Amino acid sequence: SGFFDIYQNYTSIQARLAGIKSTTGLIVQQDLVGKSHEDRSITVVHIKSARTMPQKKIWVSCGQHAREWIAPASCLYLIDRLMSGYGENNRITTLLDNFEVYVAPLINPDGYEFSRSSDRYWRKNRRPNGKGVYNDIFLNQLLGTSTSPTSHLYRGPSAESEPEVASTAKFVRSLQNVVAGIDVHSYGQLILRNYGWTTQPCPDEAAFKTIGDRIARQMNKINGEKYISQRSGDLYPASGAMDDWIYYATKSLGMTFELRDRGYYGFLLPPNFIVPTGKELVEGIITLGESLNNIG
Ligand code: 0X9
Ligand code: ZN
Repeated sequence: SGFFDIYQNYTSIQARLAGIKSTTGLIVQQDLVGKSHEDRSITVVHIKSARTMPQKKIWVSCGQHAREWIAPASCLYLIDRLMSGYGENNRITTLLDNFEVYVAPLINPDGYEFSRSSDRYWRKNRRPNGKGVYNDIFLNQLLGTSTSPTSHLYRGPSAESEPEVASTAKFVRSLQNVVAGIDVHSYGQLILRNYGWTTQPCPDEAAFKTIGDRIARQMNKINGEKYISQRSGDLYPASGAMDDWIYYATKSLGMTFELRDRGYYGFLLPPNFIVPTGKELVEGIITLGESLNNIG
């Protein structure tokens, strides 16, 4: 069976990433973001044109929540399509002539493997604290999180307390000229924009709404699946997520994409959805680039 016919394990994903080579016109490099608590690699793929010096950067991370298997699968599809599309597809060529794209397909590898082997609905990383296991955390959390270590929504002891989060945050902070950061999750078919920690709009609401609405509309066109564009905080206010951290750390647009589906299979989305969902993500990232170009 093909790579995108099943949900691959960590080892297969790493082997796939290790096999990626630059192609004509495209410089594709892998970087180690850091190591997980259980010493797995967190890898990022950096894709940029060899013809132009784009410099403006789009960050895409996936798989923060262990049980959301469609996120890493779709991000691997995104890497594949950006590479095959450069020089062949006008919109992908334009995207990569204008932006360097960083894709980190699996930022919580320990949790992902635990979800595969032991507890399908596991959400957090795997660093024990004696009573339970810590959650992801990008900012000091106030709303929509839990102080109970056994909760799926456990906020951890402090911002960037977890090795997976600390190394991801450090890596993104080291990048110059980040113009947007997309954190890919499931499920719900939602295009969420800042803020997420409050129901209040952020100062860039007008521009961000235009971008989010356009992304949702374009993603809908791929397979006829409805995507809804809204503020993160209007779904439910929750702090400590990547989207708001991107907004504050890089002073740019932070989004959470909730991929398929809308609840029928939920986290248990069958693998035949990988390719159609991957195509929707590709469209979302292309449209993000087109929207960012329009607003300059
Ligand atoms: O609750 C979350 O962390 C995300 N939903 S999920 O079902 N994938 O867990 C949504 C995060 C949206 N962003 C913020 N609330 N800041
Ligand atoms: Zn999630």
